[in-house]
Amino acid sequence: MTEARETITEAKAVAHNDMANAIRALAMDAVQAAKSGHPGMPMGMADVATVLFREALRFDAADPSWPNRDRFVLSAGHGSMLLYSLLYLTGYPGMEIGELKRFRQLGSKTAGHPEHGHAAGIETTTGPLGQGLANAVGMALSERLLNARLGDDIIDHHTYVIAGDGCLMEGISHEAISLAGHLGLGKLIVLFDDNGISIDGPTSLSVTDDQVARFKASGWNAVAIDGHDPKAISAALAKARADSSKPWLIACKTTIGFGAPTKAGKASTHGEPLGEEEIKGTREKLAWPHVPFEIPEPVLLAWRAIGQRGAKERTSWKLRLAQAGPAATAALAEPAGATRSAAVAKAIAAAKTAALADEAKRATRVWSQLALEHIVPVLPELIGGSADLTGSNGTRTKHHVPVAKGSFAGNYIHYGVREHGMAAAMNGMALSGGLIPYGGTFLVFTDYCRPSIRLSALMRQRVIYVMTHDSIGLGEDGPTHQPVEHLAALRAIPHLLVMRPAEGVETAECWEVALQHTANPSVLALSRQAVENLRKSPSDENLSAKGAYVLTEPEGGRDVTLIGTGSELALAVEAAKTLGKEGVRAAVVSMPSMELFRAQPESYRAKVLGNVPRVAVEAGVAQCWYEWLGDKGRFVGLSDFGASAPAPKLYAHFGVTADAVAEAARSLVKK
Ligand SMILES: Cc1ncc(C[n+]2csc(CCOP(=O)(O)OP(=O)(O)O)c2C)c(N)n1
Repeated sequence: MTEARETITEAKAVAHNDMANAIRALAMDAVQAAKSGHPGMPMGMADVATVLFREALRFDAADPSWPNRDRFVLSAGHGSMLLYSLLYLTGYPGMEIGELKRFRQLGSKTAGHPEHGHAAGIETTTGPLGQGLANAVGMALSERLLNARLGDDIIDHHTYVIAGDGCLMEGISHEAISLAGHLGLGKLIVLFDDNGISIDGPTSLSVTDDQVARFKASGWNAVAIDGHDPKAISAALAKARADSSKPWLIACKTTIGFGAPTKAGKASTHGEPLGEEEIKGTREKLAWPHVPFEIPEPVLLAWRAIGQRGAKERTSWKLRLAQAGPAATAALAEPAGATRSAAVAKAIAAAKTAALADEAKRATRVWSQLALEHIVPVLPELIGGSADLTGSNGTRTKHHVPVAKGSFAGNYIHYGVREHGMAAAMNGMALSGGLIPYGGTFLVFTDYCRPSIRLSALMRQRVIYVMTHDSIGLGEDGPTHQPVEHLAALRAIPHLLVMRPAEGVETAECWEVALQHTANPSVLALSRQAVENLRKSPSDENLSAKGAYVLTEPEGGRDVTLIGTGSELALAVEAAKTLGKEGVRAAVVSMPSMELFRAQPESYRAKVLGNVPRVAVEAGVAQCWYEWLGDKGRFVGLSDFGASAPAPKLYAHFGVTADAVAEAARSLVKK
């Protein structure tokens, strides 16, 4: 404690410029050493970042995952050296100077763009411009949700973002800004690096938006300041922190590559090393005589003191948490963790029992809603939502209460027609901790969420995408709304679980899988049209969790295996019956998830698929199916876009029928 107090005294003695120049030097030297990277942005935003960390950001480098820390998101992820410098200077565990020397090298913590999980303190993976800003909206929303549940003593923090021109030009920024303004997320503070430069040159080449007016129009407070004036930065941050009525934009006028004698203010500093000569000149101009990667002790100590600034607050927070009792601690621990597992298992069992007893034909989106009716009451950390398709997606249950500006005790988000913003916000919510977000839209619009779905998978976050209207089976809305290539495209994303349940029991099982996989996002692909329940006998085991299983096995051995997913599993069942009458013995395999099946032991996979010819049926493209069909297998599906017509007519028109499945099987068995 005494040591910390001493260093804090020293911190005050070190001039702002020296503190900021430490960032500039580390950034330019690391980029030079790596022979690649982006020095301009960190050099330009060093003043803003210094004031933010020195005065405003509540954090304790010794405990990077302290739940009530302020979040800092570097949305302009190409400026990663800004973040790495700050993590090193403030003393985050594991971020040694060697990591900065190994910037962008294999196995280092300092990847080209900040990768969540590579180093403590990287709140989210950024690089695809605009994503960080939209993640931050989810983090700020999470903060309000947890605040409403746990109170000011436990969760009450800010979320800060550094965003560049690029982030604000991206379409996703519109969705994110609009949603944050609508919900009045007043603890969100965006620092805009208004340097007027992007890769092609001055931003005037491509954009003339008045950002301050734009943010104000979306319900934000917005001010413009000189981003190199520490007093102005300090005053703006203080004002923004004091007024949480609306989110804040602080537009910081900066010079990209600040300090570089001939290149400052030019696009050439954006994404390439400055070069030895320019670096020499920068050292002179900034009066920074130190050799690369050397930070003079007083400056480093001052930065380290900043890293300890929050220690006292964290300690008293821990006491408050202990006083709040075990429920508060559990709420901030792993969502749906040990304390919930028995209740969730019971809820899933109840949903399965109800589905087994239900003789009605229902869409799997309805089965999903019915499963949620059981799950939601026992899982308060589950936060539902939809991008304006609540009724269609079946995402809202009778246990849901919508969230609104100033009213965050609810558990359902009306994201509006903002699919991309929804997906990115859900990433931010999952990253924040304590909550499990799920959100719905039509499967075809996974295209509108795809960059964020990819990041859910890259960051290994448990985000659940409820994607309904999953095939031509949606009918009359026509080919714009009918996914054809989407299942294949989603299955191509590593670590993403794509699950397409066929009926009621499977849908409940797939929800269980999605909740249990803490390090995977899931897509639940659900039908618009009603399907028959095909699982007739109760099973305590979650068969869908194996990815594929034998639904029906003919007596006396198999001649052929018919594989189906989702609404087309019923076609395989019907085809098997037809074939049976002809003396062809067909087994039916349900394959709700290729990823889960791939993870099974080889022996299980061999048993399920059988050493016989195979036919698969799915109302989508063939891609990825031949992994299961082999050279000799046949696929019954689509090879073109759909059409507008009633669903049964479309299935007949495109030849996705039980007859086609039976015919494909006959042709293989005959050979
Ligand atoms: C979605 C996306 N598109 C394109 C890029 C490639 N890119 C990286 S930085 C950048 C320009 C960003 O300009 P700005 O935000 O002004 O950054 P600055 O030049 O100030 O560093 C581009 C196009 C990207 N990273 N993400």
